[in-house]
Amino acid sequence: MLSPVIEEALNNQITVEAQSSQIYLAMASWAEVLGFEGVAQFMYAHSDEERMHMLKLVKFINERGGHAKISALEAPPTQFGSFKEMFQELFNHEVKVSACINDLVDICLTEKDYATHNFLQWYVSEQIEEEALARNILDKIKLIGDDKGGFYLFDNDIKLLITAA
Ligand code: OFO
Repeated sequence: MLSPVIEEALNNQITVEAQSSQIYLAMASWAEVLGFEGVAQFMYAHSDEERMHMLKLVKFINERGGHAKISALEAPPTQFGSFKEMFQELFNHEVKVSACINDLVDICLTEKDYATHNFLQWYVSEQIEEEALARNILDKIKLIGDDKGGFYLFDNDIKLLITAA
C-alpha cells in the first residue's frame, strides 16, 4: 500500500514524464519540418520513451493500491532556435528530471517505503544513461560547429543512437 505522501509524489512524477514526452514531441516535429529526418526520428523515439516512463509509473501506482492521476500539461515551445540550443535544452531538462527522481528517492527513504525505493532504481539508472547520451550529442554538435556537411552526417548518424523503448 502506498502512503498518501508517496502516492502524491509519484503522481507528480507522472506529470514530469508526460511533460518530457510532450516537449520531445514538439522538438521532433520542429526538426521534421526543417527536413532533419534523423533528428526527428531520434526525438520521436525519445518522446515515446518518456511516455513509457510515465506508463510504468501509472501501472506501479495502481498495482500498489493507489490511483494514478493524469493531469493537464503545459504547451511546449514550437521553435527551438538551433539544434545546439535544442539539445542543450534537452540536456537541461534531463538534469531537472534527475533532480526530481532523486527527490522522490529521498521521500521513499524518509517514508521507509523500500518497495517504491526499489522500483525507482530503474529511473535512477535510466537518468544516468539519458544525461550521458544528451551530453555526448551536445559534444558532437559543438565539434560540428557551422559545418553543413558535418550536420548532414550527424543527421544520418543520430538514427544509430535510437534505443528501443
Ligand atoms: Fe528522460 O526522463 Fe524519463 O525518466
